[in-house]
Amino acid sequence: MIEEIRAAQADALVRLAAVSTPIELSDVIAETIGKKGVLAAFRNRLGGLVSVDERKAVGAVVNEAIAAAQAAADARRTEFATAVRTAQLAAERIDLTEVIARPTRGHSHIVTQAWERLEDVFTGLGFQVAEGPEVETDFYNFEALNMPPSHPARSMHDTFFVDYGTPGSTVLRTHTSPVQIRVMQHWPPPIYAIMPGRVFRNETPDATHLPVFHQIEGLVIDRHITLADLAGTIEAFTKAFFGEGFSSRLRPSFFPFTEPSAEFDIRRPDGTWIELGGSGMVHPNVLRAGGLDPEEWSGFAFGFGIDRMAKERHGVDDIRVMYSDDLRFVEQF
Ligand code: FA5
Repeated sequence: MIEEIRAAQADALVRLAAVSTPIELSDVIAETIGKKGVLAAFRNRLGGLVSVDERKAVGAVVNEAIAAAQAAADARRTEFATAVRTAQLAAERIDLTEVIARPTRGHSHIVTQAWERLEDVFTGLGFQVAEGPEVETDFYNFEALNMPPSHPARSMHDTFFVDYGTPGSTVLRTHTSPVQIRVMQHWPPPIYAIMPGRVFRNETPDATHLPVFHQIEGLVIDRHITLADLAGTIEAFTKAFFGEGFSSRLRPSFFPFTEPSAEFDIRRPDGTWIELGGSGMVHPNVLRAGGLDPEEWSGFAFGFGIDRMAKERHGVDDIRVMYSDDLRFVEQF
């Protein structure tokens, strides 16, 4: 019988070594060391042995055989569990080598840098900084800016409407100009303010357009302000921001909220021009909407794109790249 047990043990070990799935393993365990398995069956046969010594000796061999098979089964089970875990780790692996290999300290985004520099330059020129809400009412975004309902200039702004209140009454602001009205309503003149912020237009992104971008608004309200003050301020800003080799020009244009209106361009030292934004003398209707008497106060306003400025300043070809998560781009600035 001992021969038989040894043979059954050897067979069990061969079968356990040969299984290739956890299910096969369970089957072989049941058929060998399980209650109804081949090795367990030897225990039942011990009763048939006459001498006690023989029973002890054969019983010990059966136990050894079962223990050996059990140890082999446990080893195989651990092996399968390790394989499953290894496969899972491989599947969920995230390669962090690039990040780890880089300095851990980050820096401001190229647009944030431009925003902060603009604030520095304008506060240096005596301006205060104001901010307004990104979700605006039709009144502040359009009507108070001399664009009553159905004014044709509204169609120049591809507006995102917010589902709030009367349909069409709430918008994501399409420019920073509504903050002009809020400042006029809250700050007693004279006013020398800049208003940077995020704006939204329902436009398809391309190399120079984003649906979410940033503008900086300027507003000056005082007595006897003229177009010459506007031109002088733009020129002072240009030199302070871009450098002494740069200059500016105003070009006639149209905005409903300024009269007269002008686009302003910046001349690079190499003689080429960058279009920067819009400007003009604040329209009397806008002064009135802001609660000011146009007979007593006059002023100018300007607004330009911060992202476009960062793009021009750093010679970025496509404005969309500035919002990609490509570290090779981000780390250049
Ligand atoms: C305006 O938004 C006026 N509110 C500017 C203004 C203020 C005029 C005060 C007069 C007085 P405009 O739509 O042209 O104007 O936009 C101004 C600047 O924002 C543009 O010159 C450009 O630099 C930037 N800009 C406009 N649309 C986009 C866009 N989709 N993506 C990135 N920048 C844009």
